[in-house]
Amino acid sequence: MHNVLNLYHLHQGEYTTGNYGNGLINTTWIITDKHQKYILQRINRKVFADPELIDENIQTLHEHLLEYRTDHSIIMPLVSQTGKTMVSCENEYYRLFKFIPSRTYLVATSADVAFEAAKQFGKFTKSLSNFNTDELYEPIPHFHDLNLRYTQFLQAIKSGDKNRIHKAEKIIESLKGHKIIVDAYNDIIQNPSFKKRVTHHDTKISNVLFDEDNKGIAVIDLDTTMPGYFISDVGDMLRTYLAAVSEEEINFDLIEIRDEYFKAIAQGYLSEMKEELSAEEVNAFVYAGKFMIYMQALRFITDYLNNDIYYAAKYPEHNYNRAQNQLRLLECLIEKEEQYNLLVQQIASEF
Ligand code: ADP
Ligand code: GN1
Ligand code: MG
Repeated sequence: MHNVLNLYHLHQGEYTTGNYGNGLINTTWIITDKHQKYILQRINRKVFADPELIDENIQTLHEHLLEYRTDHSIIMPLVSQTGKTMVSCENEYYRLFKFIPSRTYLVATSADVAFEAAKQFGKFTKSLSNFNTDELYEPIPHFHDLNLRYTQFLQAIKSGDKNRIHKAEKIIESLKGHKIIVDAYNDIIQNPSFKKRVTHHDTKISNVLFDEDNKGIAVIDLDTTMPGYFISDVGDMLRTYLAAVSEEEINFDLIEIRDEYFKAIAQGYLSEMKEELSAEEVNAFVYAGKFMIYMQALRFITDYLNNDIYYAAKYPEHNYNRAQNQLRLLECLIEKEEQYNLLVQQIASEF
């Protein structure tokens, strides 16, 4: 770490370091020297085969926003003394950001915060609406391809850990029972009314910086920003803001969907994106939640069956529990589907 910080003129003995953030993929530290704070990140090489693609994407988007002088900007990594916004050291990749004084949340603690976050993610995509998505790389190919995730799930049922497959029999059957969500995804990707846009792909609340009045400052964590469908971003917001507890909760009875948060997400996102979305896309707003929650359940159970090779697991049943949690959330959302479909139409008609 010291060798890396040296590349930014930060010298050992003149700063302190601490672990930071709650991400499951990259490693984040806070660095404090006598002048200011920084965020240092190491990119997970198992997940991002070519970290340079992340950096190139961010540069391309940044230049586009500058050229079109939108009121939107991206929080860019700092430039090292070698002129780079991503540096490599002993085969690992790092970048450094100026720490923006801000608030962040691990869970959505009020409907207002959910509204602001949804608005920020909507604004991000909208401000890049005239950007040609062919210019972006896919740092993780087929990241939110539900067909691929379902195939990986089926593969894990065949070749995964035998004991774990046995333990997970019930949840495996339940997840297979929701395959209709994959079929709907296949209709969407064939449907020209669904457009590929610049999509963040990780819209959890901890990826938004807020000011002291809880107004959104910016979205961060752009590693997975790539061409995608709006269902990825709206879906991950529904997945992570609707319940008062996170995917880590093991008391599944605590998983309940909060109507006012659903409303806030729809109002926040559509306040920016209503004009961008086709009527069919608006109709798929609730489906977006089912799509992402289902995909996350598949990803957690697949990883459990494969002996936790992707998601950091603190104990053997960790990914199994996360998958159960997501299945329960999916069932809660399905119960409210009709009611929420009507609500979305009503909210959309107000813009
Ligand atoms: P990951 O989720 O992959 O660990 P993030 O980029 O989301 O990484 O950063 C983790 C946390 O660090 C964020 O939730 C936020 O609290 C904080 N953070 C990241 N970048 C900044 C920044 N530039 N200024 C202030 N806080 C930041
Ligand atoms: C990972 O890094 P983090 O925790 O923000 C994952 C997301 C999952 C999420 C589940 C690159 O995101 O897709 O939704 O865990 N990111 C990657 O918590 O796989
Ligand atoms: Mg993050």
